Formats: sequence, C-alpha cells, structure tokens
Amino acid sequence: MLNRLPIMQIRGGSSKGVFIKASDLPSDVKQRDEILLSVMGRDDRQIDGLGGSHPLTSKVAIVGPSTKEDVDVDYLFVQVVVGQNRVDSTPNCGNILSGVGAFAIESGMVKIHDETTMIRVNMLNSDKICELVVQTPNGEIEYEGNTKIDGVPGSAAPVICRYLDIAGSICGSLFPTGKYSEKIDGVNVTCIDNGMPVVVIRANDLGKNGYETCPELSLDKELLAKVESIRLEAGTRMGLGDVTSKVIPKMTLISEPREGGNICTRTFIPHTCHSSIGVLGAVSVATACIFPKTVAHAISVVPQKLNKQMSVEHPSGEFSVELICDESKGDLVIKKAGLLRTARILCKGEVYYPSQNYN
Ligand code: NQM
Repeated sequence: MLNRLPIMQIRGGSSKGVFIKASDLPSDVKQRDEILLSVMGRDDRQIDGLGGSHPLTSKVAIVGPSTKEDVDVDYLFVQVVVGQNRVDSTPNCGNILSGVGAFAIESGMVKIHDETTMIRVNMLNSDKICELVVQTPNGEIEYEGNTKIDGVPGSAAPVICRYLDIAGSICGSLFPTGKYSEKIDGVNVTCIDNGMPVVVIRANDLGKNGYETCPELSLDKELLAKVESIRLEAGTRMGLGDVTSKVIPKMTLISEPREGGNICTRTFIPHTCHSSIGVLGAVSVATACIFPKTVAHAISVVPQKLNKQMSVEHPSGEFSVELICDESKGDLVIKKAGLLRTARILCKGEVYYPSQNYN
C-alpha cells in the first residue's frame, strides 16, 4: 500500500517547491527525510518523485504554527540534493520563503486581515524573522498581478519580503572568518553571510570575464574544480566544517555591472550555475559590495545614502534589494533587507509514496 501525504506545490520567486504541514510529517528527522526523498525522487532525474531534476525545483518547505511569540509560522527549508539520495537543511531559501504566506493562508494557519496580510515567519534554518506582505483583497489571496521578476515568465501579484537582522544567520557573523578579504588557493575572496553563506570572487581572478553564460561556466571542468577547492577551504574557515556534502557556502563570481546595476554575478549553488541568483545569496553579495575592504567594493557601484538600493545583475536579468543600514562606531550595520518576489500556487492534493525505503 502506498502512503499518502497532503501537499501543495507552489512556485516561490524563481524556485518551485513542495509545501507540507509540519504536523503531517513525523518528528523523527531521519524518518522525515526518508519520506521527503521518496516524495521528491532519489535519482538524478527524480523520475519516481515530484522534483524537477534541478536544485531550484527540488525543494521542500515544512510549515507549522510558530511556537515564538509575535510570530505566525515556523518555516523549515529542506533542499533535496538532486541525484545524491540525501537532503540538506543547513541553508535557507528566500525564494521558497516567498510562497510560505500563500501556504499558511491556503492551509488555514493564518487568517486574512485586510487588503494585504502581513505574516511573520520564523526561518528555522537560521532562527531569524522575515515579514511577508501578501496581497489579500476581497478576503482572498490574490496571485495575479503586474509584478515581474527576472527568472520567471509573465507577471504576478507582489509578495513583499522584509528580512530582519539576518547578518551571520548561518555562520554567526557577517564576516565569519573575521576578515573582509583573504587569499584561498592563491585567489582573493570575501567570505560573507548576510542570510546565506557566500564566497565572493572576482571572475577575472579565475580567468573569466564574468559575463559568460551558465552552460559555458557549468561545462568548464577546470573552473569547477578550482571553485570547489576554494569552497571546501572557505567552508572550514567560515565555521561550517567539512562542506563536501553541504550546499553551502554558495560561490559567486563577480564583475563590473554592465546593465545599469551595481554588480554583475554568476553564482554556483554550489556546483550548478544558477540561472539567476538566490534571494539571500543576492542579499549577501549586495552586502559585500557596500563594505570598503571586500573584493567586491572596488568593482561595484555603491550608493552613498544609508538606505541602499542595490541591483544585482545575473544571467537572466537583475535582482533588486534594499539594504536599510545604520552606522555604529563608524561601521555600517544592516538592519533590514527588503525585496519583492511573486508566488503562485500550482496544485493542492496528496502525494503517494512507498514505505519500503524508510523505517
Ligand atoms: O539564496 C538558490 C534560489 C536559491 C536559494 C540557491 C535562495 C536564497 O534561487 O535565498 O533563494 O542558492 O540554491 O531559490
């Protein structure tokens, strides 16, 4: 007999995931992860599951009422690592997060308030808060609208995302190695975590111009090997331990902006080139630009004002993020990161999965 599990599939930003209520899964983490692998698919094609054979479509959100005061829901992000029959719940995902408001409302966890509904989400992966503002006119969630985000065709209703105090979310501090820049494997890098651990490298320092297409970069075996060797050492220096089987830190090659933005990027997540850039990845890279001693500062365009509108160029367009900063003892402190995403519910129903693969 196959088992059944209620799910929704939702596109959140430029990713797509399966959303599940926390109360519908076992609390035992091993059992839970085995179920997620059966649901999403274990092989590289995910032929026997709902995953889409790509890191951006092999994602799960587990959502439940929050145990924290003044917070509506808890959200745990789980990356089902394509082709490796394992999951990684160390990173966070800001794209899937933008679908959490829709899931919370659709599943009755959160009531609609007004024309818009604000949902405070506790991101369990990083124990940080994000405020989501979802469009809810006429007592219903509105998915359609005019907001366009690069990496997604067409337009949809906006979801406003405001991340609060996310510096050092995963590694404990904004510059986890204690340095703005350092040499790894003979290459200057900046290791940063403003919501997502990222290693920022000038593309030129790796013999690239930084404007290559994703397939060009993903097929460059020599580049991939160099990037991975830097990543493994950076992971240790950033306090993440042995990151061989982790999907963090992400690796971002940067170059001067050429489409009117503030910086140009090509990101590996961590072994496949991202067709755009992750939400928190973009926040971390934008943050690297505004600090004078990083490898990003000199080649980026940095606004003077304390509230900095940053446009991060990527292979399929750009990603806008507003960094709300303050100054403390001459140093910049980032209080909030604000950005726009869209989300669409794709289906509601039950997924069937076999029990033989877990016990
Ligand atoms: O950085 C891709 C994505 C992501 C993660 C990745 C994300 C984020 O585009 O917050 O959204 O870095 O694997 O969904």
